Amino acid sequence: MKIERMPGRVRAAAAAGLAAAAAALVAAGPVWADGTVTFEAAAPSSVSYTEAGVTFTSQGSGGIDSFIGPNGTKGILSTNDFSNYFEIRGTIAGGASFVSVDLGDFNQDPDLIFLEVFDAGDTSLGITSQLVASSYTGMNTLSLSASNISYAVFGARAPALGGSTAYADNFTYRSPVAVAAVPEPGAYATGALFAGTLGLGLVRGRRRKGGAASAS
Ligand SMILES: [Ca+2]
Ligand SMILES: [Ca+2]
Repeated sequence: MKIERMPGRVRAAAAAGLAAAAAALVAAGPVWADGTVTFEAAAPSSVSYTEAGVTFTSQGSGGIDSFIGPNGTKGILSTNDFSNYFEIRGTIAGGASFVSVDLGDFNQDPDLIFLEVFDAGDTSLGITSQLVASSYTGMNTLSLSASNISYAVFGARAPALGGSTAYADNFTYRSPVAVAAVPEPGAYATGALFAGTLGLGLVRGRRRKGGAASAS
């Protein structure tokens, strides 16, 4: 029987079976979710800031402040404590295999902008940095790929003046979806089989009633 000629409920069951089979095909490869944090919802000052599954905290005393950065949109700095800014940690709830962040400043001082990523055991998985001249106003993107990234630390180091004096924006990550929550391919096949059997059962039930049942 062609699916478009089936009664409504049977059609729905058959469609569910096809959807489950399609999902099984999709689930065969790696499943990824990407997130980008723009900080546009950040308060002027907060203890920490969470957006898109990432929580940002200061590596020093104080919290996270937001400002319009050199790219003209809202970005973050740590809270200034006695004329010192601190590096920022971004903890990714689902973990990640790739992280990038835009870092920069209005001229004033040279900044060694950096991004470093760690696993859950605080072991560094990689670091990248770039020296930005004191005459430069703007932001540059730093990125790193590594297995099992749990969190990133970023900001500016010497010769930056006053600590980590670089704005951060557009924190982006690629994170594996919680794989444990995805049923085994065999479960999808069972689901498709069940939906198909259910569909046949409904057809048989309708036939026993002489096919008089109306689709509801
Ligand atoms: Ca922004
Ligand atoms: Ca600076």
